[in-house]
Amino acid sequence: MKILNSMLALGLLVLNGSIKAETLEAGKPVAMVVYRSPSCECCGKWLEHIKNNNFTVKDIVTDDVQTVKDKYGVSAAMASCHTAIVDGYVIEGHVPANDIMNLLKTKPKIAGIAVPGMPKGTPGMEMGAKKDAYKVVSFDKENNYKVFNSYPESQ
Ligand SMILES: [Cu+2]
Repeated sequence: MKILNSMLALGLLVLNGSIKAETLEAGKPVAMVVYRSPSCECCGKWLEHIKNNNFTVKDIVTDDVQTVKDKYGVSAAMASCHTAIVDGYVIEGHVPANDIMNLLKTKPKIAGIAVPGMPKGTPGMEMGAKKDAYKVVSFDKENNYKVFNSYPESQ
């Protein structure tokens, strides 16, 4: 049992930050798993944005996204439509691809980043030129929140 436990611990240690900097610099595609509901249109549009920015997506369609959010520690304050996992990090909602790349490059000790709700003008939520001001928020397992990036409003 002891051996199994330490193997599990090792496995968890390499989960976060297992993508090497060289992989990112070489522009190789980054693997991501996305959980979304079949009826979610904006989720599909965000997927297109992600795929166009050098991510390969394992697309998991489920009627029960709440169970996924509970499993990965996405609180109600962070929640949006889809939940994605990349390199051990949780990506919640319409997070722009460049913020995810910055996350993978800087590898902070957090659980993930989120764009809570569904602000207009985020990738996949385009509605003409109008964009809401919105923030990308980082969160940890104790639900401490920090601003990871912010975007201004535009008309
Ligand atoms: Cu959405």
